[in-house]
Amino acid sequence: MAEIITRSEEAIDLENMYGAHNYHPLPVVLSKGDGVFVWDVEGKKYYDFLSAYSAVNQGHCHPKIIDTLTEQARKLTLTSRAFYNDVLGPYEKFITSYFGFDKILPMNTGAEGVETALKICRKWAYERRNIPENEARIIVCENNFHGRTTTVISFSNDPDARKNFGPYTPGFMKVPYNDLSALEEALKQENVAGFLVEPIQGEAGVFVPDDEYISEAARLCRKHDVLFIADEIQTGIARTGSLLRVCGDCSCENKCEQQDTYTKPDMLILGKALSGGAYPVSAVLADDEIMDVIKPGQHGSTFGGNPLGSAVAMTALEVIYDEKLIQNARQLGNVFRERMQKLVESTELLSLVRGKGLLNAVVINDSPESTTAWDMCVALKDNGLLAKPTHGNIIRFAPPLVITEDQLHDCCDIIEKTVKEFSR
Ligand code: IF1
Repeated sequence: MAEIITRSEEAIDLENMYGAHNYHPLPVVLSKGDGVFVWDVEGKKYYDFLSAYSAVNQGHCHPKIIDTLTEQARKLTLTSRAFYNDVLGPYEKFITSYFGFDKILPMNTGAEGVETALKICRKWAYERRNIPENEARIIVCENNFHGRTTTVISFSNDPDARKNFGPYTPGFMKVPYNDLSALEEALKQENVAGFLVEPIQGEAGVFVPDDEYISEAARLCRKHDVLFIADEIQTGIARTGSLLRVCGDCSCENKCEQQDTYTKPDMLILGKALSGGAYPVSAVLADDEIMDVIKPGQHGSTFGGNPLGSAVAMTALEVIYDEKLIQNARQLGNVFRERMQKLVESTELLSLVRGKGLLNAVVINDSPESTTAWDMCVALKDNGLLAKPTHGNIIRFAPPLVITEDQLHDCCDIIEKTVKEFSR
C-alpha cells in the first residue's frame, strides 16, 4: 500500500531518495486540481499558470473528460493493435474530420509523435521522391524543442538536453528560426526531405515568429517538394487563440473552415492537450499520399490508438468548441498582454512580454544566469500563483484556457504585487 502523504516535505524527501533527479521542481507538492486551480498537500490553493506545459488547456480534471475516462476504463483500456477495438475507428474519423486530414497515426507521447513524423518523412522521401536511401535530410530550427528521445536531442542545440547522450542520429540540418532566406538556402541543398518547425518556439522562451514566417516557410517547402511538418504539441488545441497556430489569426467561431489565414502542414503533430492532461495521447495527421507509405508492421506501439486514450481525446476536443476555448484564449491573451505591458513599463525589472493567446512569457531584465526568474516564481507561489521559468530569465505564463476574465485579472494582480515586492 502506498504511503499516505500528510506533509509536503514527506513527498519531496521520497522523490529525492527514490526518484531520478531529472527535474528541479518548484518547492510545492500538489494533491488536487480543478479547472484553473491546484491545491498543495497542506490545502493551499493556487492558480496554475503552467497548465502542465499546456497539457491541461481544458482545465484540471475536466468533469466531461474524467467521466469519459472512468466510463471507458471500466469497459476496455487496451487491446494492442493486434486486434481491432470499437473506439479507435470512430476516433480516427472524428479527429481527421476535426483537423481536415485523410489519416491519423495514433501514438502516446509528444516525442513519439515527432519520431513518427520523422520516420514517415524519411520513408516518403525514399519511396516517393527517390532520394537515395539513408541520404534524407530534415531541416530543423536552432533552439528547437521537440522532445527528449535520442534522435530528437540529436538535433537540439541545448547542451543540457544533448550533452553526453551521443552518438547522435545523423540527417538533420539547422537553420535560424524565423529566417526565410536561411530556410530557402537550406532547401536548395540536395536530398532535403522535410522541415520540422514549432509555429511558436515554446521552451526557447515563447518566440513568436514574424506573421508571414509559417505561411512563407510552407510555400518554400512546397516549391522544393519538401514536407512541411508542424509540431503543434504545445501551440495547438486552442492554446494560442486559434485551433492551431498554423491557422494564423483566424476568427473562426466554430469548426475550422480553413480560413484563408490557414497554412495546412503536410504533417501535423499533436500531443499534450489532445487528452486534456488525463492520459498520454499524441497523433500525426497527414493526407493519404504521405501516410500511405506506412504499411502493416512498419511502425506502431503497444498503447498507440488504445480505446481509453481515443475516447478521452474525442471528449477533450469536443470541450474545446463546446466551451469556446479558442475565443477565450484569444480575448484573454490580449487582456493579459495589455496588463503585463503596463507592468513592464512601470518597472526596470521586466523587459518585455510576448506571446499569442494564452501562451505568453515575460522576460526578466536580468542575466539568464541569475536566479531572479526562479526567485520570482517562488515568490509567485507564496502569493498563490504557480509558474516556472523557461530558459534563464524568462517566465512562461500559460493558464488553462477555461480561465475567466475576473480570474485573469486576479492573477495579473498577483503578478504585479510580486514584481513590486521584487522591485523595492
Ligand atoms: C520536458 C515545454 C519543453 C514540446 C514540443 C514535443 C514535445 C514537447 C513543442 C515532447 C514537450 C514538454 C516536455 C517537458 C517540458 C515541456 C517543454 F516547452 F512544454 F515547456 F521541454 F520544452 N514538441 N514539452 O513542447 O512531448 O514527449 O513531452 O509529451 O521534457 O521537460 P512529450
